Amino acid sequence: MKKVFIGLLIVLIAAGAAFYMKGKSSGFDEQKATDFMQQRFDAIDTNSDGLIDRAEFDAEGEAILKTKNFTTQEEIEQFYKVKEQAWNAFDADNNNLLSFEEFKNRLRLEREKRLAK
Ligand SMILES: [Ca+2]
Ligand SMILES: [Ca+2]
Repeated sequence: MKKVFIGLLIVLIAAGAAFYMKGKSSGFDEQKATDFMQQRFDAIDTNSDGLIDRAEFDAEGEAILKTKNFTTQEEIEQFYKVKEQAWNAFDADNNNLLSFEEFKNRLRLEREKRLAK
């Protein structure tokens, strides 16, 4: 069951992260990846104040949830649990807001972890 959520952050950043996580494969471009993350960040930051607040993060979570074909209550509960963990993982300074730096740094960290495997 937990396997559904390989890489807890991927769930939340979907396409942008998948691109970024590709890592060492040929054609990986650091600048392009950063631009892509910026786009993802801006898309989630719906009021464009340069920070992702909890409501914006939750809205993104709901949008992602809709794209998953979860059929059981357990899967849905697991999704929310992972979403909570992801929020805490992103919000490094615990101020209940995500800056682009936090967003980017966390993705970078996750990518390095994956590449180290
Ligand atoms: Ca915002
Ligand atoms: Ca923060």
